[in-house]
Amino acid sequence: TDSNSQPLYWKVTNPTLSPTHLQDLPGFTRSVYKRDHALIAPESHVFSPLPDWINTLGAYLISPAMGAHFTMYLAKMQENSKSGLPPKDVERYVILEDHYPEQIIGSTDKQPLLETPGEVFELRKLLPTSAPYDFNIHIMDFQPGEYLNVKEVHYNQHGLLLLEGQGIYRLGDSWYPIQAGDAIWMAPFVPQWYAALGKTRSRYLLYKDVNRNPL
Ligand code: UGY
Ligand code: MN
Repeated sequence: TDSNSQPLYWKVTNPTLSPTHLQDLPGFTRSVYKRDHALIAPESHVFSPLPDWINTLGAYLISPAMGAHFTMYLAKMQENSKSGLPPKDVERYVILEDHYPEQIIGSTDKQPLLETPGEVFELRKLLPTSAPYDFNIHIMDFQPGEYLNVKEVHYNQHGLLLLEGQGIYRLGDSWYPIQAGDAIWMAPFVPQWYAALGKTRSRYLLYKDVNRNPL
């Protein structure tokens, strides 16, 4: 909890569905689903019991059915909830011989700030960068007015959850206003760029596949 005793990332768990004057406007959503990217806004979430989990409702935001090679989902857990094990051979999808990923438990605050040559955002990584790990989760912080210098186009895929703040995300030829609670899927090579706006820090969580030859 922060100094106002709001839960961490409370806008993700209590998202503003839409501006007040648009609240309940029938049929309106900022969500889009395209060949190489998707924006899933909170008003589009559909929760149902997560298979193999106990007392947990989940909303899959990204899955292979849309072209991704990973899933990203929200899991609403309570005190008596229990997570399920990942399906066999899933999650650590490209295992290297003689390299074994370990279970990692930690928190964002304990991760060191990393160098971001040519960029201004603050970067922390939640997993080790060593070979056993075929993906990482980045936590990226932008102050209002800061933006990505590189107009990125790359082989990696991304799943993104905006934890705090608001701004404009460019995906392909579209520019989307986004706010905390929004999720984004980026296919390989989709042009991507972010500018943080508003009056507070933007923080996002970013899945990225790494450490494997894409060939
Ligand atoms: O590491 C990344 O690919 C990251 N900078 N991409 C992004 O924020 N869209
Ligand atoms: Mn990227």
